[in-house]
Amino acid sequence: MADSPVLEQLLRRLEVADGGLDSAELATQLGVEHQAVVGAVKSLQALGEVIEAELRSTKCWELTAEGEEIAREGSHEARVFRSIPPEGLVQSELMQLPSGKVGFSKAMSNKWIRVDKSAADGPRVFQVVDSIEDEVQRRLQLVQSGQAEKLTEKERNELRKRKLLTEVVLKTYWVSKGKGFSTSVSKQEAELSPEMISSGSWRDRPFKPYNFSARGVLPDSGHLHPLLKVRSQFRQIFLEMGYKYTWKLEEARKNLLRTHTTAASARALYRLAQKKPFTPAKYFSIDRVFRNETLDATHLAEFHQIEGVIADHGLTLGHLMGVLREFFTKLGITQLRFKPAYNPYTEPSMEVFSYHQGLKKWVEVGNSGVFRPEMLLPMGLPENVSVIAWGLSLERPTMIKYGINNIRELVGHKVNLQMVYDSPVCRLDVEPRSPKTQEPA
Ligand code: FB9
Repeated sequence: MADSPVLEQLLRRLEVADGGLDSAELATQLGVEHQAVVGAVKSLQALGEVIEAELRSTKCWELTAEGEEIAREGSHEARVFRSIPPEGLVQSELMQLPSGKVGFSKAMSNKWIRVDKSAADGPRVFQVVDSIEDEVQRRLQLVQSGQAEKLTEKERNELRKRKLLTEVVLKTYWVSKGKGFSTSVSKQEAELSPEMISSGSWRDRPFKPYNFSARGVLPDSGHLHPLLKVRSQFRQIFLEMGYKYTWKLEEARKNLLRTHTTAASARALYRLAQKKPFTPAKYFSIDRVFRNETLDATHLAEFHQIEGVIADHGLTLGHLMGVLREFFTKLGITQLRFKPAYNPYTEPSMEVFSYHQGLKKWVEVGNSGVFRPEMLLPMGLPENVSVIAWGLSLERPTMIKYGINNIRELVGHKVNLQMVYDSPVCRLDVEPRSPKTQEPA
């Protein structure tokens, strides 16, 4: 591995080291960043048992940015002392100097300077001694050269109080020789190239051992949004129950701001009425609707309405209840209750409720009803044909199945795509994932 002088140096010094060496001390000796030595340690560790490296936490002292500047340029008080000419300097001018404010008081307390207030043009500052020892700079330079231990605790604390020094915990490595120590190591090849094979150079190259426990790279792929997964499940339920729908791309592309998909049911029923003789039919649709609803954590102005419709001779509310029980059982919902309700296009109508084990209460899971004759007769359906229908949303079951409490985490610009990538396959007939917190009412 000739291309790493730090690594070579580390091996050479380790060869003659008594027991081992510290990575931070080696960095100081080589005049390189500690990280460069850590990188060499990691490379050697990857080669097998060339070295042993024990991670250690050692406290050490480091100069702050101001400390670095003073180690380079001298302390503020020394700079103030050196800025005063033999004829003295007006104090107001001295305080304007970069180190003036900080250096003046320190130089006074060191008795390096004095102030003559009798001067005609205002207080004047004079040097009191011919020369000074800039102890602060000297101590900082000692720390800088890795000799912090030469300072007393008191001296270090003084520098720390002046924010020139800070104590850091440095994670260093204690490096010692491994069982396979050698000063001449070469980088293990990770890939066998065509050039190696044709030239035969592979024969004298060390190869990194296979890591059979390494996980393969996850192939990137597309991901279905949870809504689409649940929609497929509902579609499957309807299809296996014998329902159908005709789907046309040009229809799906129409940006239709409608409030109910029942309009689509009406159109399907009209087409059915045109076929003579009448044959019973079962339709379903899953489509976007837009309603001027109160927005909250579980409701947006647009959602997907799921609707099932059955047209046959003599259908009654009892048939509707039976169909609803069969349908919701496939969602894993078995405890149903029906509550009289009002819809403009169905009479009688019922709201559908299910007992929520988690919330220990009955929650609404849909709405239903028998289409009014005023809806059916204008279509030309025979008089003894009746139509039952029901509806629910796609978003609510999806949120429950995927444990999502706020609908804005499911749809909209705030959706975290990772949620889409991570969302598991949907099984409507098994228990939903527990929501992160209690599901809002
Ligand atoms: O979906 C709803 N709740 C629901 C459905 C399934 C579900 O499955 C669980 C995982 C197992 C859980 C919950 N609801 C209907 C009830 C509430 O969410 C309600 O607050 C919101 N409703 C929407 C309309 O809100 C103004 C859901 C939406 C809805 C309501 C009625 C219809 C369609 C969608 C209808 C109808 C209809 C009636 C008669 C004839 C034809 C269609």
